[in-house]
Amino acid sequence: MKMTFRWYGENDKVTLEQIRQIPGMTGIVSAVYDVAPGKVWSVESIERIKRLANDAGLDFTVVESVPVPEEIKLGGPDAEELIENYCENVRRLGAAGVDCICYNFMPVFDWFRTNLKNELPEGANGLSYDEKELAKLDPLSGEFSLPGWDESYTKNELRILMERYSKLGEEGLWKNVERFLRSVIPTAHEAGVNMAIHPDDPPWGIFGLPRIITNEQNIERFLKLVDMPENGLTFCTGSLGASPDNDLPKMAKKFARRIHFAHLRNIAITGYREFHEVAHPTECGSLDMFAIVKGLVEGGFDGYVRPDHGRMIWGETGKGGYGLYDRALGAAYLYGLFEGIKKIGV
Ligand code: DNO
Repeated sequence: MKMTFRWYGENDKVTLEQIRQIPGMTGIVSAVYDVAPGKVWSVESIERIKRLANDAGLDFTVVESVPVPEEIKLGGPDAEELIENYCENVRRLGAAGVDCICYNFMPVFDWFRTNLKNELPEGANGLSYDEKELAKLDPLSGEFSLPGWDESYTKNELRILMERYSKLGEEGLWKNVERFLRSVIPTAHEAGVNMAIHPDDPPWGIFGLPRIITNEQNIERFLKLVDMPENGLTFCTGSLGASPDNDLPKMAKKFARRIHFAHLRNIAITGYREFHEVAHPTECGSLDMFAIVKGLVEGGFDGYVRPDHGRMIWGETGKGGYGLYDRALGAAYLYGLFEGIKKIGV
């Protein structure tokens, strides 16, 4: 297990020096943020992140994310060329020493929450999701702004995009992800890179858009599309765990060798499709973090780990879910879980 921390680049309020001081921390997870999805990242930009990280005593071997452009997911006329650009990014990152790339195949919206400042009893705040609130939102109104949301679309572009996805449906999306994997995975194999798809967050369709990386059965189907070790997962417990039907300790153990990256965090499920994010430890939420880490260790997991969304505590303000303090506490807690479970043996 290698403990890492997400860093949003030079504009991130959290500094590399701070990250370095978190016990057990080996590296950062980052990306080139000023290039549109579908474009090739410059070698200089990649090397710059690496140099900044290395100068601060940290590795840069995990990228989150190389975004997949909508036209690839939709199988549009430019898909072939865009897939080739994607492969070029994989090659360039591999050449720079990156060996794990996180990405997702969620249509239009990346991760989604209905509240970014949910007040928690301990005086902190965090992110939350409530399907009843979602029902009141109209993505075409142009009136909301959320993380993961590409705000560059005009209302009309967004309407067309949503219509195309509704025609495509889930099976169409499966077809397009397979086409993507058939080019990208062999390239990743040659470049020495593991690809790690991030599950859909939340793990069900929103606004009528199809979503497929949602449960054990679908993950199994996904891994078989191209059955090579480089075709792997980001095991995000907060995403998959939002559905009580997902047995996370079982899935952790079953998929362990294909899990290249684990996002480990807890959530509290409070109703049907209603949950909020909490501190990482088991007793703070609905997920058994001990059993999940035990499942990973038992299954032979040997990938990267990062704490995931934290609460805002101790007066910190900043990017929702990505402050320093609570994620640092999460990292220390997770580190302890791994150490304990490994030493006692499974
Ligand atoms: C949210 C993140 C996601 C993730 C992407 C991966 O906090 O986990 O935005 O980075 O879905 O492509």
